[in-house]
Amino acid sequence: MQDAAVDQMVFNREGLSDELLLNLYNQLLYPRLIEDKMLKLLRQGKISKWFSGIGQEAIAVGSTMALLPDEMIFPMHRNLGVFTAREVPFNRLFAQWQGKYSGFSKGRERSFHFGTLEHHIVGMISHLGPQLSLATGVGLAHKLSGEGRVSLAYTGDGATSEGEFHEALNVAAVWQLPVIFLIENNGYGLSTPPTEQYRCAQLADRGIGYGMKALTIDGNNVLEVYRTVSKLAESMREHPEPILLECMTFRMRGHEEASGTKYVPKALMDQWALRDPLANYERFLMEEGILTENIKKERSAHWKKHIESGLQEAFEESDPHNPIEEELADVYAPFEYQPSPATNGLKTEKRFIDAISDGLRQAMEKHDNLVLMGQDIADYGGVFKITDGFVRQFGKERVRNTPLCESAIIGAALGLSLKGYKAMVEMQFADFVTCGFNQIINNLAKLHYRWGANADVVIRMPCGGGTGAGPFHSQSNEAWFFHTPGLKVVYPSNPYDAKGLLLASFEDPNPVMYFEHKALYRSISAEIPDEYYTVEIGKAQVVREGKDLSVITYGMGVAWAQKTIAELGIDAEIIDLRTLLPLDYDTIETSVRKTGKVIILHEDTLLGGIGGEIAAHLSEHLFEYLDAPVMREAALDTPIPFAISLEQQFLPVGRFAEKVQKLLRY
Ligand SMILES: Cc1ncc(C[n+]2csc(CCOP(=O)(O)OP(=O)(O)O)c2C)c(N)n1
Repeated sequence: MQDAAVDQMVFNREGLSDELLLNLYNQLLYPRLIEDKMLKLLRQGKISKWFSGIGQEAIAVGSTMALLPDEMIFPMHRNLGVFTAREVPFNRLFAQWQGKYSGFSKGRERSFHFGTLEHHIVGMISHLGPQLSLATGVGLAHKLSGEGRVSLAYTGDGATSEGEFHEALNVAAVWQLPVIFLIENNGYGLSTPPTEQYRCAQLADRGIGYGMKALTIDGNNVLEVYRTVSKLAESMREHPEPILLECMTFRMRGHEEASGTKYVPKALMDQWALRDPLANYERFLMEEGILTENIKKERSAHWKKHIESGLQEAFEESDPHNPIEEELADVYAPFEYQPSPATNGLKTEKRFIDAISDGLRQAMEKHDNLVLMGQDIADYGGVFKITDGFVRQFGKERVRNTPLCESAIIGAALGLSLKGYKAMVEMQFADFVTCGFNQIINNLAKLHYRWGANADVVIRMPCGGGTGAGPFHSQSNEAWFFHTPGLKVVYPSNPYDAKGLLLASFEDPNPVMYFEHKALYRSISAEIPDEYYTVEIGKAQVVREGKDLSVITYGMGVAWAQKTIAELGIDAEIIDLRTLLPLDYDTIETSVRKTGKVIILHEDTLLGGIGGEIAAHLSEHLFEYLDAPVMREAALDTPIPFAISLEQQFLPVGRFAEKVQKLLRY
């Protein structure tokens, strides 16, 4: 797989002007000189870490130069050539690597883990694989808009073993999206050789399994890379389809500089050294009479001077001291809520599920850039029928059945957002969100804080127990997300809020986890406005005023609390949180100041739940107002069991009245 061809590299210049050939040389030289300098700085202890792409530059440079400047690229840790070929200013690049404010992430991100939409580059997160799905989403945007553009994502050979690789390629193939998936096959994934990574002869062989064109080329030959990508992109712009392009190359240095290359056979290293992309191309250009010693010297001096001045600028900058306010403010993309009250007074009795469906339909009518994605949501209407009839009204392009791959679809939703779309992903059941967890926690949630882009994505989460559906179709798993800065988490308890919060979620440019309790779908109904209206995210509601104690709850807990309080005949105040993140502490505190006693009720398990956080907040900030300990009632700390008798015991509702009475007795 990784044997280097020993014959001389052959460069085919047919149809390429001298100017272009020289430009490619210039672009190959620049990242090499930057890297030479970085290795020196590393030895001098002036930088802390470096992932080298030396010997692999022809791939990043050749492919970037082959694309149009506004085509989105998703580079990895060895693709410096993408940034240099897109003319990202070097002083800012170096400031980024050094964690300075004037980089691209205000000092919050390391190395190449940032994006710059101005340059149409979206950098990786540390996790290998997710960027492939983002490129798929951008491909979908291109196809929907008919823009005639491609997106390109790089991956290493090692990362092709990640599930995301398979999911992203499959989605792009099923939807025939114009995405180039470029495998940089450099022989090792850290210390793991190909024989321990995959079984096929070439990674391009996998293309056949996805039903996509695939080819293997010499990744060290810049003209071959340039020519191949140019040709592919040209065709894909007109006839959208994905391509798997395997570029053979070799990692000439350690995984990162400190880790060395002891495990690499010397013969392999020697063979590949003969195939250095820059030296070979230089030789070819000299033979052609296009490059001269003078031009070489001039170019080299030019870049070195440029690099030195950029370095100096970045070194002179002090370490970032962002005020805490700025750190916190940047967690979310700015958004000013504009109330949209219903005004015409027309109302219809709607069940919880119909309110969600109504809200979703009106969101689709209002935002013509909104795309819905989920398993079986198109003609079938979703397993709960929330999108029943949507295909007829909005068409299959905007109401998309997806293959079974939560991660790639959530990643694709983010890709759509990067191109100015809004996206909704329906989890068939909230439990299955675990298969898309990484995209939510590490990509969607952190994006704005990391480098300023936003994830305009709503994830609908049909959740909750009480239906005897067992451990994997019943969880109320909001606490997993509550702990993650950058997400918004809403959890309505009634039809009015269900519609209004959903519509507000689509107005908000931030990622929103929208929890909808399945047992509420058909069990409650109310007269709600027919018109479009929103309920503000981040605002709790007092659903019953009282003075004996405060019940703080949400979702199904609201109905439980109302019933229990009525049965006990006490004068309790009930707060429906409606939004869990960000939490409305003002409403909570006002109530607790008034009653002096508080119990938090939630369907989710007790340990590490939202109740614990609220209890901690109250004991720290309202201690002097409390006449009793803050109490909690929640599900047992077990997985949710299947048998109805066990499930009822698991849920908190049966224990709630007793706990309330205990609190009252204080
Ligand atoms: C999901 C995930 N698992 C493990 C790692 C740790 N890791 C970083 S790079 C790397 C090797 C990657 O190999 P490959 O994809 O071939 O890319 P290369 O470094 O060779 O360019 C590993 C294991 C990671 N970043 N992400």
